Amino acid sequence: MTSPALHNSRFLKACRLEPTDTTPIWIMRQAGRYLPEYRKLREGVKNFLELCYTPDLAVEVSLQPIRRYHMDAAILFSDILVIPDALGQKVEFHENEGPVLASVQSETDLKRLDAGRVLDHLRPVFETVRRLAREIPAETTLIGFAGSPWTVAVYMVEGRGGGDCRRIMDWARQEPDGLQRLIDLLVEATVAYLAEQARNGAEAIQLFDSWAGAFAKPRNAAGFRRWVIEPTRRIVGQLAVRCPEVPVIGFPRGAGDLARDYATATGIRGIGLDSETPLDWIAKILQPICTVQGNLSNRVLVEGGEPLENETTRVLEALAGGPFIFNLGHGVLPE
Ligand code: 1CP
Repeated sequence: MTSPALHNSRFLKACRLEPTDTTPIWIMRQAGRYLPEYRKLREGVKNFLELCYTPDLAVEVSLQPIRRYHMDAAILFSDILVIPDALGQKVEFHENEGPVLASVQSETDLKRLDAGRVLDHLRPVFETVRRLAREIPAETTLIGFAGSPWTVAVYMVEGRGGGDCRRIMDWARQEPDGLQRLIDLLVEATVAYLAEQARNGAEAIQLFDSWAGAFAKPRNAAGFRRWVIEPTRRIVGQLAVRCPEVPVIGFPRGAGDLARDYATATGIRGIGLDSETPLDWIAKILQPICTVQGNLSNRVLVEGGEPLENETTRVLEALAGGPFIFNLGHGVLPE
């Protein structure tokens, strides 16, 4: 659906381990509350999901950071929680509090969720992808995304951001088959959702596993394998069949040294690293396996000036010699 020229962008070359003229860059949460033009547009919209489901607005917001900074990639404006919303779970975004969901905790709750309605419900998102694919400059790669099943399940079970993830960890321990059914449902919905994004023009995919770190402290390699690696491996494998030309970048935030298992066992083409991951370890252990992405501290970006220049140089000197996409270690902070 996209022209061949698009597949030769700097970003996609880096994903394919090909040399690039210079280091590609994009920034997680490059669209959002730190941008005055985003805040202005956001004031006119009652609820956040409405913004995600209105193509005119979602296209505009996706393009705002590209116009200002000419990033190598534009990321679709949406949210990882459109999947629970599409499955029929109640999802709300409260100001200054983040997302609040009606918690899923039992078989009865699970039975209310319906993967069959996901594509229909998310049609406006595909329309946004289609329009973005037409509107972004040829050298800018369009990234589609979803949350990973584990991270989306954290929100669905905890009812909000993870905190200590106690409810879902208890479920995993006491009734793993029940939680597995939720994860299986999410794998199915996520593959359908991402393949449809690719079909409409997304040229690369990022899977956000923002709560992967729940298995790093305390370290639980078996849990990480079952709940983070395995669902990701299934998604990557199914997408490799349905849209083989679209690389998948995984972002297992907070995984620590488990990131190595993740890079080898999931089949992902790129791995996003948080700012805690040591640069020499990334260069030595991960770069021989796949393209790496990261990992400037978002705090240093707020600080600016000399610390920002020094840290940027430190990251580039450590990683720009191998397959590398420059990014932050987590999203831009609103300030
Ligand atoms: O009022 C507002 O404007 C809401 C702020 C906001 C924005 C700008 C939310 C609510 N989501 C988004 C957009 C968004 N979310 C994008 C597209 C923009 C871009 O990246 O440029 C993406 C990729 C996401 C992904 C996302 N949503 C993640 C994964 C990345 C990460 O930050 O770890 C997660 C965990 C969410 C959940 C979410 N949505 C919104 C908030 C405030 C949160 C986080 C809450 C928490 O910390 O638990």
